[in-house]
Amino acid sequence: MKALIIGGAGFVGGYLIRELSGAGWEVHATCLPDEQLKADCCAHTLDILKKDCITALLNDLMPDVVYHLAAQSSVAVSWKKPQLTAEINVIGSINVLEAVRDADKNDIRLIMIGSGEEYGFIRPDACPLSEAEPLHPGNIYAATKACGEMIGEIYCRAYKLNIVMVRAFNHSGPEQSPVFVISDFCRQIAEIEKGSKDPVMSVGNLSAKRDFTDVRDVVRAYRLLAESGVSGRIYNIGRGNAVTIQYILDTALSFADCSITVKQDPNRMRASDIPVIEPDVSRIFADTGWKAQISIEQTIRDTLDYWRRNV
Ligand code: A2R
Repeated sequence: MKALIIGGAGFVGGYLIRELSGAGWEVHATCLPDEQLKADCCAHTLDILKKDCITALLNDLMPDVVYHLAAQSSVAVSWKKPQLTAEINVIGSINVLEAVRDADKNDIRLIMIGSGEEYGFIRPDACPLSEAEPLHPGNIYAATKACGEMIGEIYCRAYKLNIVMVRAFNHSGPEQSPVFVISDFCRQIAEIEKGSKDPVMSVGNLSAKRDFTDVRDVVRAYRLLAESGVSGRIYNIGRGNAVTIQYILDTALSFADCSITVKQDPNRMRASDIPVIEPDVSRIFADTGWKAQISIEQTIRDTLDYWRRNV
């Protein structure tokens, strides 16, 4: 199998390159001119806002599978730069869809990566969230991801393109940006252990329950969906077992080799935190046999070890 990963320089991209290469695939990945891939494979420079360049690359490589990971993926940035977020996540996704539609090879499988954020303001009793649950995005990032996915469904139906769509819930692991909670807690512990920070951990809302999956499990799901996902279908990817942020904190602290006090930081509290977000993951299990294998404790331990080497 030959894969092209568009947007391969991000957090997930490096893991996906390693997953596919490890399975014996020929892997190509794109990055922006100022970026570098985090794993070995054939690298190409590509901006998804230049549609003709995507078509040219597809005709040059003739991949069996295209993973569309390129995105403005920060919720915080999406509030500050809504136009840019819509341009990359919506217009960029349309460019990828048009390029696949125009490509000389007509059976390319496109995997579009969306987000569990698309569900947004859910009904209190809606969990576990099935893929049929209505979407009520609560931020600009989520709205653009929902829009890209809807347009993907339209291309699939209208032009008979071979597209699998994904809603990935919280994923974490070594190398993730510390704007995400597991990485943030682990980095703070590593800094405290090193003596570069007072032994006080800043935290936000600890009662919210979220569903965390190790990034290495997530990219295995992405490979299996390319192999046996059903075209036109949307798949939740998650553990299907949400835990409180308090549990994440307690687990991370139990791995620390010094004593640390916890302090709630008002700046980290979000006004509209939804109490529980948990996906129903029975569809991906039924179609591919995938379920999360790496424990949340292992993810936290590995992320802490990563920060111990990198602070
Ligand atoms: O924003 P940057 O400079 O970090 O670059 C990101 C890149 N990207 C683009 N690539 C091509 N053309 C563009 N116009 C463009 N704008 C941004 O896509 C970054 O290198 C990559 C996305 O990686 P991350 O932001 O690290 O996302 P992550 O965690 O790898 O998630 C992959 C996918 C995204 O579609 C998320 O929305 C979804 O999974 O949850």
